[in-house]
Parts: sequence; structure tokens; C-alpha cells
Amino acid sequence: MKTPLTFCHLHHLRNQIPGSVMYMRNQTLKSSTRRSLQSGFKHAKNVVKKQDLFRNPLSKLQPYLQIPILSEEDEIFSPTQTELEKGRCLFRSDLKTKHEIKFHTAVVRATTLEDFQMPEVAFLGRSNVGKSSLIQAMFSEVPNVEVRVSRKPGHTKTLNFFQVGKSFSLVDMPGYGFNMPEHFQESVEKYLQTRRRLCRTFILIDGQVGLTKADEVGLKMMEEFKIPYVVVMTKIDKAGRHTLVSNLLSFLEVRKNSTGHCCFPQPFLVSSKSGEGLAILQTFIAYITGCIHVEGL
Ligand SMILES: Nc1nc2c(ncn2[C@@H]2O[C@H](COP(=O)(O)OP(=O)(O)OP(=O)(O)O)[C@@H](O)[C@H]2O)c(=O)[nH]1
Ligand SMILES: [Mg+2]
Repeated sequence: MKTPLTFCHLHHLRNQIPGSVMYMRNQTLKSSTRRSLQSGFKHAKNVVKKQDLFRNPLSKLQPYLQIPILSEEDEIFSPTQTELEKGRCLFRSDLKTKHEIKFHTAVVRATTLEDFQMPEVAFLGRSNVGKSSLIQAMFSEVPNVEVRVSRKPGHTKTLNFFQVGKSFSLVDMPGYGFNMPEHFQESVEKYLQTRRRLCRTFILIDGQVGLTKADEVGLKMMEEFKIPYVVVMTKIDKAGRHTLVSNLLSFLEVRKNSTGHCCFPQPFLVSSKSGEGLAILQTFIAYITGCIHVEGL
């Protein structure tokens, strides 16, 4: 009989140091970094123009290829400027409308969780891929929400819930692979398999590193558990254009050959440093949680 796939298969990777990861002291978001995120997402090398923050980063890669990166059926989510503005709005606290964004709770065991009576969206991926940074960047206009990030892989050890008004919760999770916690199965896997209000899981892939063996196990497991997921490529500010195109094409190949209906066909590309791709992702989250309507879908 076939043994069900689980992230326990990845425990041997716990002590395998990924690529160029260096050990550094833990860091929370410094106030200077937060200010730069708030004032329009500046990256050391390139300052991203405001209109670019609303563009889908995929469109920047297209000129590097003579064939369309995505077919028409693949690029399903393409909101208008007004819809993007509406999506982003949800990621701002508004005390007048009582739309408050806050850290809610952190747990180790998924079985101890109560029902929060709202949709949940979870972030899964290799340790150090940028899960916490992505949530932090999406909340960059909310001064009181602190999301801890670190250069040291395996930093997030608990399921961390961030409540976005009465609309939905975002769930930051421990990463798999290097330095993954012993309790990964009873926390992350249990959560993914049992949570009734989990409406979508985002699987983050490092745009510079590309799909790793651990990520492939992750994708397969989602297919086996029949959990709907969406792929997000992170750190696009760091990856050269050619690396990014090549990693994106490799993922599309794997998607075509080894994924089924659980995988949303359109991948999202983001940078938590420059802010590129965040608006479309925020709008997608607003859409899948039923908070906004998007024409043509
Ligand atoms: N250049 C760049 N660096 C990033 C980006 N996102 C995250 N990082 C860096 O990557 C490192 C890991 O980020 P985290 O957000 O803590 O990663 P994580 O996936 O939450 O990691 P674990 O909690 O260990 O599973 C940090 O040093 C971040 O500053 C990005 O978009 N661009
Ligand atoms: Mg983290």
C-alpha cells in the first residue's frame, strides 16, 4: 500500500544548510525599514515607481520570451486599477469603520485552535523563503502589527494568526526543510488537513533559487491532500531577470506535468523589499475571501 506523503519525508533536510544562508541574529522589522516600506517600497538598487506597484510583475518578464509565459486560460486574475485599490484598502486599518488589523494568536498544535468564524489564508514554504516578510510587507501600512522575520532559516515556530478586520485571517507558518520544527506535522500538516475555513494556501517558492526537491514534495502533498493552493515566487528583486524567467518556466513545466486541479494556474511574483506584485496578491486574497468582486471572474 502507498504510504501517504508527508513533510516528515523532509526531516532529513533539517540539518542541510541551504545554499548561501548565513547565520545572523534574529531581527524584527527595524523602524527605518518600515518607514521605507511605507514611503513607496525602495530597494537598494532600484526605486520602484508607484505605477509599477500595481503592475503584474509577470508582464515585465514577457519581453524576454518570444512565446507567451502564460496562456490566456492560465492568466485568469487580472483586476482593474479600481479593483486593485479596493483590494489594497483591506490591508489598511480604519478605526472609523472598525476595520482593525492585528496579531490574534499563536499556537503550536492545530487541534487546540478554535473556530474564528472567518475565512483563513495560509502561507507555506521552505524555511527562509520569505513567508513572514510577505505578510509583513502586505501590512506595511499598519503601524502596530509586528511580524517577525529573520535571516536565520526556521525562525517561525508557531502558527501565527493575523486578523484583518472581520474579513479574514492570514496565517504565517513554520517553514519546511532546513531547521524545520519537530512539531511540523502536528502543527502545519494537521492545520492544512483539518481546518474547515482555510480557503486557500499560498506555497512560496524562492524566485532566485527556484523549485527545490522540498518544494516538489510540498506541491505533491497538497495534491494528495486535495488542498487548493496558489504558487507565489518571492524575492524577485534579488533574482536576475533571466534566472527568474528560467525558474518560472521550470515551475510551469512541473505544474503542467505533475499538478492537478488543486493548483491555481496563475503564479504570482512578489518582492517584499520593493513591493512589486503585492497589490495584485492583496487583491487576489480580497477576492478569494469574498471581500471584493472582480469583473470577468
Ligand atoms: N531581497 C529580498 N529579501 C527577502 C524578501 N523576502 C524575504 N527576504 C529575506 O529573506 C530572509 C527570510 O525571510 P523570512 O520572511 O523570515 O522567511 P520565512 O519564510 O518566514 O522563514 P522561516 O520563518 O524561517 O520559515 C530575511 O532575511 C528577509 O529579509 C524579498 O522579497 N527580497
Ligand atoms: Mg517566518
